[in-house]
Parts: sequence; structure tokens; C-alpha cells
Amino acid sequence: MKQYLELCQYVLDNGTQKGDRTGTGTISTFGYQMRFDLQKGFPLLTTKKTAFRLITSELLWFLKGDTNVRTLIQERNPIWDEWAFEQWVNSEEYTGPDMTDFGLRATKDDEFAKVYKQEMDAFKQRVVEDQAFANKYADLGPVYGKQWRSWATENGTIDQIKNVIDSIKNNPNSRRHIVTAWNPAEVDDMALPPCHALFQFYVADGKLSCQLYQRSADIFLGVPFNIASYALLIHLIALECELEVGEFIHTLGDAHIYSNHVEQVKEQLQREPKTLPTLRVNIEGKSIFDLETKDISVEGYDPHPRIKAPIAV
Ligand code: UFP
Repeated sequence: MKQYLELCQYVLDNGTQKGDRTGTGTISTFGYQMRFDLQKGFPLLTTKKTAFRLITSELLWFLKGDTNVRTLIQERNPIWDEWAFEQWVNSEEYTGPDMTDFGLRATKDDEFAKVYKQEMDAFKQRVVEDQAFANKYADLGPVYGKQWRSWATENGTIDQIKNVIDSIKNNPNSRRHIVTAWNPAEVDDMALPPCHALFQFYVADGKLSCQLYQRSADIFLGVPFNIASYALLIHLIALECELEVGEFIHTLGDAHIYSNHVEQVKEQLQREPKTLPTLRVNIEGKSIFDLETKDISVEGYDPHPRIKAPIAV
């Protein structure tokens, strides 16, 4: 995964200081591309332990067309907790302690961090126990799962994933194997407008490749997840279409390192990448839409230890 370390170094060397929506501040560059040959191993970061189980559970959640964080909470997957929690604390019904800027404040104020954790735990418990509450506050709106599987039109919905699988199977040479999560008509209703906005598949020599356009990339926390998630998606679609895996091409728009991640990035740059793991998918008798998190694993993953960093919400 030297490609990832090169990205980190490039942004540290060439980035400009840039303010951002979250108020954290970033070092940012615009436009960058990485290529991963999936025949050379599964690109799960080895210079920092990365939680593959969470990546799998999130991707299967997208593929099932789900947009409610309840499913993820039930699978002990916290990736989207903050976005759902934000909808709750910004609602009229919420009467608890003031949670303004909870993400940033929790990193600077230990007392507040305790209160925040209590409120978050109570929120998650209620989401699991109360379906009506979950429908109201834990649904992120028409995010990835909705756009991928049931893009709304006046004449019904479009299943972009099924369509792209059909077009890869029936017309592999096509230059139109595209899925877009960026739906301008619905962006304003989403908890977070799609970061991985549009992707295209490509078939040559019996191998399936994919290029992703990611409009906004949190290099330390988001990008390692995004790389592994799309690598997994390519493997799954390839299985479904009986193709080998080719390359993942990752194109970034605003590629940024948050100011409170710079030390962690530098620590990672001191580390030597290790051998990449191998992906195992137990798909016997199933379609990719029926897979469960336990059906997917990596073998031979021996990363450097985890590095903690606060998430910007
Ligand atoms: N982000 C990622 N990858 C993702 C995802 C979010 O890097 O898959 F969902 C980061 C990018 C950015 C923030 O730091 O989340 C989104 O903020 P904004 O909408 O202002 O770009």
C-alpha cells in the first residue's frame, strides 16, 4: 500500500491550509489518483490496523439498499453513528444537554466527552428498541443504499446495481457501466451528500476493473475504508459476473488531512508496509445481495497497530 503512503506524503508536501465545514481545518489538495492491482493482494491498509468487519458490514448495508443506521448499530458498526445522532440532537424533540459541535468539542473537553457518550449510548439503545424512533432519526435519508438500489423517478425506481451487473454480463465492452450516488434532486435530503459519488466498471482480458470518483476524501480516517470497500465491491461484482478482478482506480477531488490528524499521518509514514492479505468470500449458493458480514473475511492480515484519531462531523 505504498500508494496510500505516497498520497499522505504528497498532501503534506503540496497541500494548502484550507478551512472546512466542520471547523477543524485541513491541509488539502485537489485532484489525485491511485491505482491498486487487485491481483497483487487485497488493499487493506497494513501500516495501521483497519477494521475490515466494519467495511464489510457497511458495504453489504449499501448493497441491500438500506439507509437506516439501526441495522449497523445492531451489527456493532459505529461508522454512521454521528450522522444519525446529529439528526436527533438537532430535532425539536431532543431536550437533553446542549450538543452543539459535539464531535469537535468532545476532543477538547473531557467533561463534555462523558456527557456526549452518555447521550450517544442512550440514543443508540433507543434506536435498537424503538422502530418508530429509528425510522424518524436513524434513517440517513436517500443516501448510498437508496440511490444504488432504488433511484426514484416519476415512473418508479431504478436498480443501478442490478442494471450494471446485467450490462457487465451481457455487454462487457460497454463504456456505460456507471453507478452514481450523486442525485442532485435529493442531495439536500441526505444526512451527508455522497463522498464516493460515481463509479464506472471496465472489462478487459476477463478482468473487472473499477474507477471511483470521490469528491471529498478524509485521508487518515475515510480513505483506507473507501479503498477496501471498493476493492471488496469489485470482488463481489466480479464473482457475480464470473470475472477475475482487475484494478481499482481511485480518483480523489478534495483530498485532505485534518489538522488534528497530521501527527498520526506522520507516525504512519514511519512504518513499513507489510504483505497484503487475501480476501475470502463464502458465496456458495448465494447472490451478493444475500451475503452476511460473517461470509466475508481476510486471511493473512498482520498490520501495524491501530492509531487513534478524532472524527470530524
Ligand atoms: N468522508 C470520507 N469518505 C467517506 C465519507 C466521508 O473521506 O466515505 F462518507 C469524509 C470526507 C470529508 C467528510 O472529510 O467525510 C465529509 O464532509 P463534506 O461533506 O463537507 O465533504
